[in-house]
Amino acid sequence: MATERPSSFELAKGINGLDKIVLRQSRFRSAEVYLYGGHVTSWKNENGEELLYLSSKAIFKPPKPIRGGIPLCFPQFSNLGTLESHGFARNRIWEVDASPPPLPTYSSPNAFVDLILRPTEDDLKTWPHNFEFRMRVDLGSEGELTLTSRIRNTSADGKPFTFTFAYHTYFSVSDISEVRVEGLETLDYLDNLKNRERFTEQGDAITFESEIDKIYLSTPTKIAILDHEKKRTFVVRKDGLADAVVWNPWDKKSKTISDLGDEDYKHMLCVEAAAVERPITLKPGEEWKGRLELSAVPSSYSSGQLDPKKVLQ
Ligand code: TA6
Repeated sequence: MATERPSSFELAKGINGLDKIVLRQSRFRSAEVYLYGGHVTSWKNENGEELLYLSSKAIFKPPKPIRGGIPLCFPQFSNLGTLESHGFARNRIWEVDASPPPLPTYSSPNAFVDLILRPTEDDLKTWPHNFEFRMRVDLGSEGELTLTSRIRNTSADGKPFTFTFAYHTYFSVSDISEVRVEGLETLDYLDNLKNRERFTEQGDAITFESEIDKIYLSTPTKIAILDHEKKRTFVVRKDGLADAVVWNPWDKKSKTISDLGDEDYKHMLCVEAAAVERPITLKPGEEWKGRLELSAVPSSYSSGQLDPKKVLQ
């Protein structure tokens, strides 16, 4: 197990003067996290290429959540409860956590930051549960990006609480119609476009030719997103997050989303490590951990032939 070392990050001013954290591993490998939302907005590879989609129309102004990057959905995914859609964590101001409980680091030398969110008085009126939500964002020496969330019930009232969760990751893709997702075939899913009715996915990799909004249930811990045109594969590894949501609004829905460009759907794909079907319940003093690791590797295929075994190794 890696030992705990001091973190290294820069605090800077982002769009509209909002505070952001910059993590660097080399001249070009970097990641950025806004304290607003605890929101990762950028992840760049060794060539300085952006790997996350961020809308050119994103509004960096509270209370509107940032469109793109990695919004955090907590304590509610989507409209599965009484709170605003996707909960409030994504539009609160987080703090840098100067003394987090130890957590092994995944990178060496270290480029990571620990953030923390606690409920405001107003939050407690709509969601009457005291919690500490700690998140470490770690940029590894090979460019991998790891987000580790630890959520603790700190209520003094002896009551448990229940939540749903997602890392709502927007990947940047060259052309959505050339993208395939491996690792979700033959699984059951709830279709958000059909009143969350349950279906079973066919045996083939998922490809995209129209709007999709599905919650795949109890998925493997690895999912691969193959971008044919870029010859790049994103590998998503997740722990503590049973489900995976796949979303692309396509043309019509995009036009109804004011902070998304009309044609942007062609260059984005959300694959979201999530806990939706079985909400998480924490008794006072209990903690839950959910980890997401993203890496971007050259696709191990040529002339359109995929080798999913290699990709998922
Ligand atoms: O994760 C998929 C989803 O819940 C979709 O139903 C879609 O609405 C999307 O998230 C975006 O939600 P937002 O509240 O960020 O506009």
